[in-house]
Amino acid sequence: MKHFHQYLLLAFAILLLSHDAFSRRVPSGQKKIIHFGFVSPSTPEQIVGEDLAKLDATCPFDGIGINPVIKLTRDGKTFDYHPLHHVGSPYLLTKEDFGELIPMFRRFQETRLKHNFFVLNSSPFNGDWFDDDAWKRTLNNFGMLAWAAKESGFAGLCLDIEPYALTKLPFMYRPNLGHSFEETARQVRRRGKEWIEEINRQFPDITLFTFMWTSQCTSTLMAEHPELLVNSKTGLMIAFFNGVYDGASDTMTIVDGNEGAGYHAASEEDYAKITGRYHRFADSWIDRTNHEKFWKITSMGVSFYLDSYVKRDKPGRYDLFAKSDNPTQLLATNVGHALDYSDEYVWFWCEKGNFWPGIFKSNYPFWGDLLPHCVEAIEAGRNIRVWMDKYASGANLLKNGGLEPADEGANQKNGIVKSWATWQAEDTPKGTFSNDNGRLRLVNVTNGGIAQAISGIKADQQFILRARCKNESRFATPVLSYFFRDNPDTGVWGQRSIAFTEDDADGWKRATFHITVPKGHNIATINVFVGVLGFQDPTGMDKGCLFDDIDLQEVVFPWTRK
Ligand SMILES: [Ca+2]
Repeated sequence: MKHFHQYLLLAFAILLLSHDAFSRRVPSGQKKIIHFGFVSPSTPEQIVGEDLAKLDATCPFDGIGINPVIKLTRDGKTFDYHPLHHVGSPYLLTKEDFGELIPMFRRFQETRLKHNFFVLNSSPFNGDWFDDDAWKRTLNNFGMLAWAAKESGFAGLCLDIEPYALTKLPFMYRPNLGHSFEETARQVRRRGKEWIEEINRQFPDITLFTFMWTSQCTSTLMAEHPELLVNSKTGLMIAFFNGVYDGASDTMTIVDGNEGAGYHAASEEDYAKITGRYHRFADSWIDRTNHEKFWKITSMGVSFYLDSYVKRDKPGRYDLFAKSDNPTQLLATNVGHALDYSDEYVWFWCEKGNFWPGIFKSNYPFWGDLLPHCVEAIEAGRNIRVWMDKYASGANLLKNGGLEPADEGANQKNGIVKSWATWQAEDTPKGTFSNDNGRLRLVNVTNGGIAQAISGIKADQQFILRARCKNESRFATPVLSYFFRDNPDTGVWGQRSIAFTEDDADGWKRATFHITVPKGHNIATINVFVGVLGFQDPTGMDKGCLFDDIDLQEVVFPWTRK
């Protein structure tokens, strides 16, 4: 019995642990979409004097990545310092160096861009991890940038760890420096710990955003053989990741942006794969002693490469334009999936376009001209139900949605309401259908209702389906349902039912479906059903359920209009 209790406690502890493990997952309404890319205001001149309300008008984002340019004055000379480009820089940043920048970046809090990041790369690291002087500069400068991010009201820093040549590849192992790989890896792990401790010291609870992090491990082979990376450009990165998790506070957040995978994604299945791979492999390179912290503080991001939705002369590896006859709709759909699957952040890499034309300096055209309606499409993806309501066509595709009675003399079995078929299951007790002044009343029905089919349906079409119900029975649960039939008629697809939960006047309730016709099944027909499930009232006094106003409207967004 004692053992049994121990098992119970263990099971409970595991439950608590697994709950805790998802603490970086935020509710859908709190998820954020961040802009990174070629257009990034970097200097005070680019913002000072601007009416910041204009920033919100043409962008659908919650934050922006900023590539900071810092004016340094050293030895009587003033010059621009770009942390992304100054490999081996001898300068130690100070708080005073950020004097002009912080008030400017703070002003972003007046706009919708509230979750902002300074974008940095590996340039401030040094390829010789044993060089103490270089390391002091690295720590100091990252620390000052973290401090400046905090003072600017930013969410944190973004470390783009991709091995660009311009960074001089600090995470590449260099045997010529005289240390074995193992010795160097131990040193890098110590440095990684010191690095994140300094960042946490300057900015407690910082969000460290990365475009790619441990999600670079994407296979069993890579998971089981990290030594395969030793002689690559990123040979020391695993040691660095481990140092970061040795030192990270368990209240900070590390966002793994999952970069490459999201750039290809074109369906919900693709986002499910990205998520599955992340949860299978992302902790593989991390010391087991840090797994609990890893899952507690690491947040799975989902990426977009917006240029891939635009027709380009040389599309390269990422070409979502070619995967859809309506790239704007694909974008809206993908944003919805990306937000569903991300833990907190969805991010866009945007190259040859500008969301802030006339405000942020850039030679690139407005994204809304490159990809028509893309600003609205991103907003729609974020809140698809609201947008579907807004763009419902207004025309009811169902015949007699008002449930008027059948014509005089019509067959009552199939004509309680004109144009609707009635149905009751054969294996449970049957009740009665009647038309009550243009409303359907079902009494003592245990499994039955009325149905209507609409043909000519195509994949990707979107609909809103609504109905009203007044439940005067204690034994019946009214439902609104739909399903699809394919062509040729081989089966029923995607059947869904919901209860009536939305309040309406006079004791009536409403139910609403937002429907996107799935791909891949040759869907031709949508069948709409209202009815009840339940039991017969043993007293025989049941008043049943009333239904009315069944409405199926196509949703036509500005970007889907023919
Ligand atoms: Ca009616």
